[in-house]
Amino acid sequence: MTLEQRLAKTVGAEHVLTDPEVTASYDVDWTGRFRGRARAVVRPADTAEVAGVVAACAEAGVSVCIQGGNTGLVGGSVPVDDAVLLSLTRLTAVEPVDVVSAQVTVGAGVTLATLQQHVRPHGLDFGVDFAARESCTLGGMAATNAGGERVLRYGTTRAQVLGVEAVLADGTVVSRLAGLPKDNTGYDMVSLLIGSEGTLGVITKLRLRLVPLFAGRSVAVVAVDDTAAAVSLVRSLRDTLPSLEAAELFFADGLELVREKTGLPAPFAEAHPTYVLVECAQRSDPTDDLLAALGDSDEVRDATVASDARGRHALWAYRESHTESINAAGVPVKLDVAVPLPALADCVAALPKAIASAAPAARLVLFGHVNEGNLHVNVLDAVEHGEQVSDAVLRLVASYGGSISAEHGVGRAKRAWLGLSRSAAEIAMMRSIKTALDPDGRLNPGVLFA
Ligand code: FAD
Ligand code: 2HG
Ligand code: ZN
Repeated sequence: MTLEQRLAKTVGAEHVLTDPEVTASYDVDWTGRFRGRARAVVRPADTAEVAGVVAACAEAGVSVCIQGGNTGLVGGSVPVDDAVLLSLTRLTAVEPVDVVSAQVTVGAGVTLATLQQHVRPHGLDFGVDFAARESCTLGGMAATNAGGERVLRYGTTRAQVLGVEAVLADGTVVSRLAGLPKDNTGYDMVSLLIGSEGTLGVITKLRLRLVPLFAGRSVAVVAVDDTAAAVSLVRSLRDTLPSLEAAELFFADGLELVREKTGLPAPFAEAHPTYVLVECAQRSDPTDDLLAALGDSDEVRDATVASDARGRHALWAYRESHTESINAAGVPVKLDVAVPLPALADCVAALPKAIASAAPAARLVLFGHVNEGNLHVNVLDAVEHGEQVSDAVLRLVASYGGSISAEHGVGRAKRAWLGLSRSAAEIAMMRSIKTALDPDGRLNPGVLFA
């Protein structure tokens, strides 16, 4: 039996795709920067089928590349040539919400938006949220330890995942889904798989912690003078508003691009250099508290506030439309970095010169998540200088003691610079773990390590 015949026997012939016209969208990433050609796209429906596919590939000596919603931004979700691409979008089972524990178990292919729709009628919510919610999957979010817009309050995806079921490189299934908040019985297999970017195992199910769904919400877009003022504002809001959930940063040129691509109206009569979007959430309406805190701040030059759903979404659109607007303007060199918060303003000030030294005609669009010192550095008109731009930016970030990848992961895009954020001893330890769990290097080859 050929490998393709065995795969068809495992998942059904209609879920083994080989026609290039049908597989084309699986072969390229969201940004259009990374591309590969899988020998077949295989779409299993549950853990047993995933295990069957992985075991068949292991026996045939064929690599397996893993894909969820394919919204990842570091090239980790596209196949290497001749690998089998394991697409997990059919793992969509959702179990009933456990309201007593405030937990739920879902398949790895469930999208973030579907999870939100499933849990919100129970007065519960998921602690991570971001613009790719309609497409990104819980498996992909766990594999990349996605961050997003609520890390300030709830932490990253790691803090929301209490258990996983996963398939290892030889097809073995490991399952830890009890959701016990206390369970100190040896190595933390759940945490090991989170952020491993598909290099150690295929996550097939997740046990998730849920947070209260707050009906009272208020969003403000605040104009300030510069990044130092943004950091100072967020620090004072964090100290005075227990309901603070998000604090996002963008700049005049990013807003201009967003308005050009989306047709959104200007938020203020005058343009300002720097904008902070903040959101507060609690059981009652937090608007008065937010307005009072903004009134107490010396940093606020102007502000617009909304508490109704439509107004809040309209304000969030200024921030959340950045990624799509940048893509509409061209293929960017995309970097996702973090520096210690006290160094954020200096880093923002130093970035244009560092980028100009590598690509003089480049156009920088910067935005991010203030409280984590997390900057999304998007550089347009510079793809032909991608290596040099990345090198200049990532070295600058490392000089502040920062991270070369704050929330998107290393993937294939950042692996050459891993040594700027991790010591040789740490990389050796990571390689030992990889070798122990995947001795033949079959899962996601080229992701994380060259
Ligand atoms: P994919 O892109 O399919 O895969 C990502 C990586 O995880 C790959 O290495 C893949 O091999 C691996 N993988 C996927 N599923 C599994 C699995 N079940 N088991 C093992 N490995 C797996 N990210 C943030 O952190 N914060 C943001 O605010 C944010 N905003 C975004 C906004 C937009 C508009 C877009 C397009 C992306 C954004 N992202 C953000 C990046 C991306 O959405 C996240 O990284 C997301 O978690 C990826 O999920 P996915 O299902 O699309 O994974
Ligand atoms: C966000 O915060 C995402 O919107 C995407 O992490 C960042 O497009 C980017 O660079
Ligand atoms: Zn982000």
